[in-house]
Amino acid sequence: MALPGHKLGQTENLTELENLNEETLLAELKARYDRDVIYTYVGEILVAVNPFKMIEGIYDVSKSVVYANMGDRSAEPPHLFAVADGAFQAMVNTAPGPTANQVCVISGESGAGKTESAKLFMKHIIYLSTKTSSNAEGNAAHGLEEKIIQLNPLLEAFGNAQTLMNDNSSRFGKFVQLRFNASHHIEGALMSDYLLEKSRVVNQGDGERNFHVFYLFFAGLTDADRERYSLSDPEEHRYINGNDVALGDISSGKLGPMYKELAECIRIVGFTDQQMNNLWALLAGILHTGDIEFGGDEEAYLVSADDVVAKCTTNLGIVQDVLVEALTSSINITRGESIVRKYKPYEAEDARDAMAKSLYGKAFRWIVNQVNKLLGPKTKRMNPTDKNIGILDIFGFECFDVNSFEQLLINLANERLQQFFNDHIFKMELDEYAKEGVDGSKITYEDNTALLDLFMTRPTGLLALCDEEALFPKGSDKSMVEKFHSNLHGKKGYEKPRGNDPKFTIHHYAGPVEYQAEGFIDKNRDTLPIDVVGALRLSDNDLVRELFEGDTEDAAAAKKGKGKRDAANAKKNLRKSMKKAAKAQAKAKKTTVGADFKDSLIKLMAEMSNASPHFIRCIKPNHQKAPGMFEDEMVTKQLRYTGMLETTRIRKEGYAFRPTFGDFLHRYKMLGFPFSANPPATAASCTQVLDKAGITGWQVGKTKVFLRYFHIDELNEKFLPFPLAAQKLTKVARGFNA
Ligand code: AOV
Ligand code: MG
Repeated sequence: MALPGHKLGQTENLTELENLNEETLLAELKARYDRDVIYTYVGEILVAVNPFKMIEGIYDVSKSVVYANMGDRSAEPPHLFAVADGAFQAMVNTAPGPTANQVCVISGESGAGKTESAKLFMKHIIYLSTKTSSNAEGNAAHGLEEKIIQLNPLLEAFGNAQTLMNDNSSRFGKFVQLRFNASHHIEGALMSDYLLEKSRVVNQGDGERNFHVFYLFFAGLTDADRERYSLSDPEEHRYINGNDVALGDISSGKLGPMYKELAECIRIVGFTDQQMNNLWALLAGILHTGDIEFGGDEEAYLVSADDVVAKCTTNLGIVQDVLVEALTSSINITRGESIVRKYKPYEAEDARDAMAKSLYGKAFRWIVNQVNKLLGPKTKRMNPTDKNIGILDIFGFECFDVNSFEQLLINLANERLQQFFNDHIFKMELDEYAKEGVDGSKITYEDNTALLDLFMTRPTGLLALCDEEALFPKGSDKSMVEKFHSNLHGKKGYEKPRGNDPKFTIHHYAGPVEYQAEGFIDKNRDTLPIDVVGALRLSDNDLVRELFEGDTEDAAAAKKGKGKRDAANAKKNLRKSMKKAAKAQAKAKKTTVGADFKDSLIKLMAEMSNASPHFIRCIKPNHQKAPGMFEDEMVTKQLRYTGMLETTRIRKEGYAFRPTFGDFLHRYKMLGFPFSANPPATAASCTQVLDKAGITGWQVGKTKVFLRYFHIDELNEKFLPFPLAAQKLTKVARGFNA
C-alpha cells in the first residue's frame, strides 16, 4: 500500500519504504529502471540493474568529481561511485588494521553486470587515489595506475568468452587487491584467480565461443605471423571453427582494432616482446594440437598428415615423434623396465585435449603471476602502515541443463559468499541492537551453514568424498555417487534422485541444482599423462618449458636429438624427462582441483574477513541481453536469492523503523501529550506516547525507538481522526532510518 503522496521510483533507499515486501521492492526498481535509473540502495547494499546500454553521462568525469569525498552518501543519487567513495574514505579515515581495509563484494548471475561494476569500482578508486596524489610520489605512481587499468582488457582477452548468457562472460574468478601506503597512494595491485574454465579451450557449447584471445590473435595476424606460426585460415582449426559468427567477426576485420588494443595493453602492463612471442606460439600450438586426429579400433594411430603434427610441435618447441608417442601410448617404467601400453583412440583424444587444456591453464596462471610481478607491491607482505581495497568479481551462481564438477565448485563459492553476506548483514543488525541495549534474541534468519557443511565436512562431505574417490586408483564416478548417497542422504539440502543414474541434487540458497556426476573424478584429478609432461618439459620454447618445470640442460640435450631427427635418441630423452617429471610429481603434495579450490576459497574468505565489506548486488533484468526490458519474474527470483528479500525479512522480523527519540516525538507526540505540550526527547516521553497509543511489542533503546514494521500502520491508524496530520505521513515514513 502506497502512502498518499508517495511517488513510485523516487525512493533512493528502499528500506525507507514503509511497506517493504517483494512487490514493492520490484515496483520501485522497475519504475526507476524505466527512467534509466539503475542504482538503488537497500540499506547499505547497492542494487544495480543491468541497463544493457550505455546511459549518457553516468560515468563521466563530472560524476567522478561529484562522488568524491561525499561525506553523506544520501546527498547524491545512488551510484556505484558513491560506494567506491564510501570505501575509499572509510579506508583513509581509519587507522591501519582490519577495519581500514575494504572489500567490495559483487554478486549476481551470469550477465548481471559484475565485471562491469568491478571495473567501474576500480576506476573510481584509482581516480580518488590520484586525486590525493598531487605530490611527487603521486606522480611517480601514475604509470602504475595506468597499468592497473590496462589489466582488465588483458585478463578479459584470456579469461572471458562469449556464452549464451553473456557476450563477455568471465570464465574465471578474480580477486584484486589494491595496496595503499600511509599517504594513501597506490603501491601496487595483487590478484588471485580462481578456477579457469579450461575445458572451453577444446570444447564449446552450441552458440558459444572459445576464449576471446584466439579470435583476436587471428584477427591481428600479419602475413609474416601466419607463416611464422604456420597458421592459415581460422576455419581449419577445430578448436575455434565451431562458431560461424565468430569466424565472420574475424574475416570482417571487426576484431582487428581490438587486437591492436590488446597488444598495446600487454605492452603497457609490461610484458616483453620475447615473452609475448612465446605466448603467441603457445596459442598457435594449442590450435594445431586440436587438429591432430587419431583413428583405429583398439589401438590408436595417427590419422593426420605428418605436417599437421609438425605445425603443432614446431610452435610448442618439441619433437614430433616424441609427441605422437606420448599421445598414443603410456610407458610404465618400473625397475628399469619399460612397459608400453597402447591407447585406445578415445584415450589418445583425451590425452591430446588434456594437453591443450593444460597448456592454456598454465599459460593463464603464468600471466596472472607475471602481472603480480609487474604490478604487485614491492613487498608481498603488508607493512604495518599499509591498507588495502579488494574487489571480488567471481562467476555467478550457475544452473544449466547439465551441471558438472565446475558448477559444483562455482555454486559452492557462491554459497560461501552468501554466508559471508548473511553473517555481515545479520551481524550489523544485532550490533545495532546491542549498542542500543535492545533485545535481539528473537531475530533468526535462514542461514546456509548446514549446506556448506554438506560440502566442507571431513571426511564425509561432498568435496572430501570426491577426493577420496579421485585419489583411489580404481575410483569411479558411480561409486563416488554411491558414497554421496550413503553419507549424505537424509541431510538437509541433499537429495538422492530416483533411479540409478549417477546424479544428485543440492538445494542451494538460490535454488535446486541437479548435478551429473559423470566426469567428476577426471575433472577433479585433472592429470596430464606423465608422457606428455615429459615431452613438454623438453620444449625449446622458454615459456612452455617453464610452465612444465623443465630445465634448459635437458631441453638442450633433447634439441641435439631433434637436430639429428633421430627417433631413438629422442625417445631416450623422453624417458629421461618422464622419469624426472614422475619424480617431481611424487614429491609434490598430491592434490585435487576440489581441494585446491577449497583452499583458495578459505584463503579468500580470510582475506575478506580482514576488511570492511561493501556489497553490490547485480540484477539481470532479461535473458535477451536487451535494453529496456524488465521481466518481473526474473528480477523477483534474483531479489529473492540474492538475499534482498531476506534482508527485508530480517528487517520485518526485527525492528524496521528506528527513529531517534526527537524524531519520534516530533511526529507522534500528539498521541500521548496535549497538543501544545513540548515533552523532552527521552525514553520516558516516547514510552508515554506508545503506551497511550496502545501499541505493544516495541522496544526503547538508548537513543532510538525500535518499532516493528506494522507499528507504523498502527500508529497511523490512531491518526485517522486527524486528517491533516495523516497527509504528512509520507514524510514520516521517509524520515525514519535516514
Ligand atoms: P557478469 O560479469 O555479471 O557476468 P558483465 O559485467 O560481463 O556480467 O556484463 C554483461 C554485459 O552487460 C556487459 O558486457 C555490458 O554489455 C552490459 N552491462 C553491464 N553493466 C553495465 C552498465 N553499468 N552499463 C552498461 N552496460 C552494462 V559472468 O562474468 O557471465 O557471471 O560469468
Ligand atoms: Mg563477469
